[in-house]
Amino acid sequence: LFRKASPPRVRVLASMSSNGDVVRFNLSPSSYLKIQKGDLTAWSVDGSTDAIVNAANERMLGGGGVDGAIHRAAGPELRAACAQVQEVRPGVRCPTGEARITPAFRLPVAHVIHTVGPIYDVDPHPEVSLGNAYRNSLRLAKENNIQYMAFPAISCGVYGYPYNEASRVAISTIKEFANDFKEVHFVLFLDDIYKAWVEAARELL
Ligand code: AR6
Repeated sequence: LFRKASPPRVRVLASMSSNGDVVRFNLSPSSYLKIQKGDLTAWSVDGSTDAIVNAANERMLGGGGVDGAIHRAAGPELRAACAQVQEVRPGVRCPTGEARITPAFRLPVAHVIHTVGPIYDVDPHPEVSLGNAYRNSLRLAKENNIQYMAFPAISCGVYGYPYNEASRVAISTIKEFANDFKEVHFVLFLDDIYKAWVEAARELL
């Protein structure tokens, strides 16, 4: 008799976007963290002050996973722009934990920020490197006056980072930039990863 009625179906539908359910958290009184399931290559807010972050490798010329999807959607101009990025040593344009920026070409956003997360089983301090990948992406975005940015689950695919641990590093690093952006999004491909991110945000924000 006293059990709460479940919310009417129409409210659930009203909270859906083409990218799936969005869960919103306040980072500060005027900025949000939004977590959603979906395809990062389809994400944009306004096409002029927005950026997506690519989970690249040190060579920074494309690859599989989200990197492959971003390069396919951006077109061959993106690879050409990446090739222009200065190598810091032979074959390395972006060392692990650092970030670089390029235009986004055929993507609906203005910029792509390329970062390189740690290979979990190889990096002696994967949590430090993963924190740096998020932090340096956010710093570079700030320097370029980006107001809206979206991340994938860096290192949680081919690079083998356990997503429950990665979610905590991701959320706590974004918290350091609470006042610097209008919105920071996570656009996550897999259901289990999406759930882990929402759980970490509920705990840490
Ligand atoms: N939108 C959002 N997330 C995606 C998409 C997409 N379109 N496609 C895949 N993911 P990974 P890493 C998720 O392997 O672990 C590449 O070859 C995917 O489900 O893309 O940092 C690079 O060139 C996973 O949860 O990146 C590097 O060599 C997450 O994105 C290496 O992989 C990250 O998985 C980097 O490995």
